[in-house]
Amino acid sequence: MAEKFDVKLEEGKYYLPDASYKERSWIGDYNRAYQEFLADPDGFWDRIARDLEWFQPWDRVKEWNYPYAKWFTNAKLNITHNCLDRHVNNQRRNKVAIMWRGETEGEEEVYTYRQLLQAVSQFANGLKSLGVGKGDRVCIYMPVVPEQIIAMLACARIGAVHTVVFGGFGVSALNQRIVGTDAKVVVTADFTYRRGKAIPLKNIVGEAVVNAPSVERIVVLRRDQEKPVELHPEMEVDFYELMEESDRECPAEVMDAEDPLFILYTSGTTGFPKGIVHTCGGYMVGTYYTTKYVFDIKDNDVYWCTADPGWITGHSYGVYGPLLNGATCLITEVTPDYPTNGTYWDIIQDYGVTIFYTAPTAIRMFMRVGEEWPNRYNLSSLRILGSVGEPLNPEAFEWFYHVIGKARCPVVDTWWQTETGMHMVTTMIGEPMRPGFAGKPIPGVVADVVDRNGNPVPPGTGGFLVVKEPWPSMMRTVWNDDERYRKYWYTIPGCYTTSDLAVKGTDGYIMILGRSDDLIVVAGHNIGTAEVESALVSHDAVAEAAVIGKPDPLKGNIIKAFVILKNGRVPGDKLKNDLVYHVRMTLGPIAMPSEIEFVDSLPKTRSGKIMRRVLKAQELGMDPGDISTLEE
Ligand code: 6R9
Repeated sequence: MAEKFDVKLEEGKYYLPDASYKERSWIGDYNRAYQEFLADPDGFWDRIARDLEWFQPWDRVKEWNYPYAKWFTNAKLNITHNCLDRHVNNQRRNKVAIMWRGETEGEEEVYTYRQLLQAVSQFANGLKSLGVGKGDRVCIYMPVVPEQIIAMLACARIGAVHTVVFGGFGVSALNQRIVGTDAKVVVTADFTYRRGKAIPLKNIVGEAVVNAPSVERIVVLRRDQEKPVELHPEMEVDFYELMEESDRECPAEVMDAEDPLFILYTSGTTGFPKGIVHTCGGYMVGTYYTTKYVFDIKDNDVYWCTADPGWITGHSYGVYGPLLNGATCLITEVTPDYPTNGTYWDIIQDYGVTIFYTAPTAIRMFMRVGEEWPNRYNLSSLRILGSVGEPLNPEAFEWFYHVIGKARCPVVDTWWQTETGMHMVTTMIGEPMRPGFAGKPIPGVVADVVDRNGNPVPPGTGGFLVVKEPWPSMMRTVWNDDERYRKYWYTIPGCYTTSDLAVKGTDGYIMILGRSDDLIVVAGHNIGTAEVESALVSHDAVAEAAVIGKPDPLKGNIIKAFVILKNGRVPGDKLKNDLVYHVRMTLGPIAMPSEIEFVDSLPKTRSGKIMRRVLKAQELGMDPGDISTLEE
């Protein structure tokens, strides 16, 4: 593919954050940092890795044996030593590590680093007493509560491999993941609370383990103390009873840098979910580095990543990255629209959140309900805003930047994947921000936009986003399916294929156009779904949009758009015509939708990504394929 996109690349505007951001940032000058990395890539990562504590240093920073990489060879470490002991031993002992806020006001819990280390050690000993050891898999199917993080870290403490399954998944998705990893133990809770309703997680586990012979024990966190759920005497054990019977000290298992840390199934907007495998050493260095430099995290920050630890964002930037940096992290079970549309803003005001990391799907939801909600709260504690998961279209960027950040806070639109483990492309703090563009590869990452043969395409030309050099937190394999791993590196010669389409400006800024499987070919032109959706959302009546290609005998495909209107806007033919005209003016005639349908909701993955493949299957009366990740 080497097709001219009708993106009006050079008309973009930039926002420059106040100079004090750059002056005080860890990164300093982006260009200089990037050049330093290029001059000596291994030296760059070596320096970062030395910030952390290792039981034994590495022989070599990396060993690259295409397409397999080893990082920090023969080094020994434990990630929880760096998340916990390192802080407890070095002046952060009584610093708050985790603040948890439940659904009802006043319902909260706080753990200092000392308390967290103790809880993790106790639970780790508990897992050991159930026969869990190094290399065993443990499935964690829990709500967002501190015990979820305690369970993850306890696994890492003893070298067990965790597979966290998002609490919103149902029986068959959970069963697939338990069976797929041969999990020995499942850690769950009686209930998760969502919008005032109690969802019985334990019952779902009960059904999911019926055909899962590997499972020996189930650990249950019983949140409802008044009517505690009954436990099966042989199979099930209470979370706190298990802890209380165990010792408060648990030495961290000595792990090799290349030992697996966790398996996480991808959100899967396309095809069947894959079990992505991450390892101890490289993942630790990658998430430590990016949390520090991309969010520019400092000791007095109050950091809030809204992602559930059931997703990679929750793993890397809800748990490991911030704890490696000794940060104070907020976690919460609340949904942004319950009990009111002001819940998130209330939390930011209440806890004095300084770094707020969320997803475009949430931002567009906030835009839809209107700025009167955030405007009721004092958001002046905010310092840095972040976005992840889907393209942050210019409209949403502007809203986030102005309405939430008051034109004061840098917005970091971070592009990365479950497979990459860490941020890869973004605009580093202090650099000019360009709405609609994620930014540039961060120091440490060599990424580009190329054609099918791996040759860079000129600015303004669409192509495939690829990574050209290994990086520490890259996935090492796909669990039980190395063939699928190899495909990532063999699709485009010499490159890691991301399956995302992108276009670069003459300034080197990268705009993500959407997944390549979401590409629509209209009359021989390649059109990225994200571009058309972004154009639609820039119309003031539109809250959210998804577009698909519909086979057409004449043009190959035509574009059909599904549109959610903002509150109070009335659907009708007049508006349809306006929207078509609007896209025409924004992107040109080739990208004009031929059909528009007004809808109330869009099919999304549970992590908030639009599943265009489901829309398309519905439209064409086809089988949508695997829909285990589809939201109800
Ligand atoms: C972290 C995460 C990965 C896919 C990725 C891309 C999309 C993520 C994005 C973005 C545009 C961004 N994506 N961040 N697209 N701009 N800032 O979401 O991981 O669930 O594996 O999804 O998400 O399409 O390829 P994962």
